[in-house]
Amino acid sequence: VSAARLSRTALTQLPPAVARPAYDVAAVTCGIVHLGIGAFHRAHMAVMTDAVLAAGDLGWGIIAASLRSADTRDALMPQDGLYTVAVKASDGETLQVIGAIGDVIVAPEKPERLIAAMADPAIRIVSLTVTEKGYCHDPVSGTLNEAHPDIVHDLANMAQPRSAPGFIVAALARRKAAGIPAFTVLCCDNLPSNGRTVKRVLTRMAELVDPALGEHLRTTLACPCTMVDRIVPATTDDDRGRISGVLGVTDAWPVVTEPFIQWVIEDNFPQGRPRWELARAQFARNVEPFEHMKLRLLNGAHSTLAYLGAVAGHETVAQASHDPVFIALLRGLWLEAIPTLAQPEGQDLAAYCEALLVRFQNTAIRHRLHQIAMDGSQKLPQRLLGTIRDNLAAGRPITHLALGVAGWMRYVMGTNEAGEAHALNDPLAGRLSEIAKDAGRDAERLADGLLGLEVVFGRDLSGSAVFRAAVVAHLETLISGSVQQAIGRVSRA
Ligand code: CS2
Repeated sequence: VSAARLSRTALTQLPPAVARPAYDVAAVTCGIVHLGIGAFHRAHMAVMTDAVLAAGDLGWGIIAASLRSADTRDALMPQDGLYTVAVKASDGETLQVIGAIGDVIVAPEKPERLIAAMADPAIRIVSLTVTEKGYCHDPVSGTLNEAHPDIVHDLANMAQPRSAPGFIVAALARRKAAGIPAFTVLCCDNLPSNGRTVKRVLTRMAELVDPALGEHLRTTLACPCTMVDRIVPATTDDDRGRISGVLGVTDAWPVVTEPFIQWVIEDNFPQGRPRWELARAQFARNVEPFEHMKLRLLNGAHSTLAYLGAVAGHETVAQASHDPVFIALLRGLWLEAIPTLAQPEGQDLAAYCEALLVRFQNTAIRHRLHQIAMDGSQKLPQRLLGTIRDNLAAGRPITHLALGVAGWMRYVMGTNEAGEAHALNDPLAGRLSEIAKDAGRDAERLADGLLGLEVVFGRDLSGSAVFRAAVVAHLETLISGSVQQAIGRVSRA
């Protein structure tokens, strides 16, 4: 691999098979600020936005911000913001260099720089991929967690915020004072009714800063709901080496993804928007049925595979999804979840699930189960617990869904079946480990300790005897037997 970096000047020397910006990257101006420049954004919204730029709308470049580390800026800015997206199907890989990222701001270094960028009248959209926990909300009620340390900090330091809601509210306050209309806030995270959730969180935060600002946001802020979907595992050093080898120049941080991409967006952008429909995005009047379908079928299955698969000793989604025991589990889970869903326009739910299985089985994608297992306390409510709630209310079975929850509890014990330890990566990790330590190998104590977390389960599920009985039975098998036995029990039933 050559020592030269990917850059604007290197574009002309790339091998012909590598796709590259079909527009003058230097002529792009930015109309979007994006918070949370992770691999997902770079393989999803940035790719679709790149297609809009290629169609000639050069005003929609992206200023991306990282709310935590400088890593992405340090990797991308020496290469003029350019990076490669490697699309991996089972039978090969195609490479495309993306030019949509105009700048990267590291928020903790200069919070003022990010607020000023967001307050610029040229910015018409602020989008986010900051993960579930980045909204500082209570996942059960979907309201701002006013006791969250970052929110407490930001309310006392609105000129130097730390949280995504803090930055957005600070910038909207500045726009209001200057008579600049609010940008549209586009949440691209896996939250239910994500636009409505983010509007609730932002309006409350604004109200705490200044009641008039709260009222201003309540009446003028547009937060369209979106369903986003593309499987994007963390980039590895192997990926970096291989991709740089093909390019002939070093790309310090390419992203790797599957061929599938889906983005369904509610068309509510008072300040205008890119023509993302040119890039296969769908605009729909009602996005929530799509969000529910995706959260409950894809992400619910992902989390279930992650916990049970990791405990059973599998490493990746593809590995677990080729194991017949896990295939039976997935099919059973989907059968339980489908009756809770409204039919999204133009989607066939059974076909959607079969396509999911094929996506999960893509062996070219090494999606580590431990990566998906992260932040379970923030993910379970919308991925499994809402489905369980709906089925309990309708008197339908919850067997497979409850096994997913028991799998999380077994995972929280911190070891797999071979006795190998794994770290718990979760905002509640401290509390979870304490509960697991107190419970030892006692399934009832572990279940009761974890079910007592009303911030995860809500008062209703924390107190449900039917749910508890289902979880405890699974957990007993998982602790004294094995994942295989626990799945065997439900597959036979
Ligand atoms: C995964 C998601 O890490 C996770 O929790 O379930 O990132 C998933 O890959 C995406 O939502 C797919 O669109």
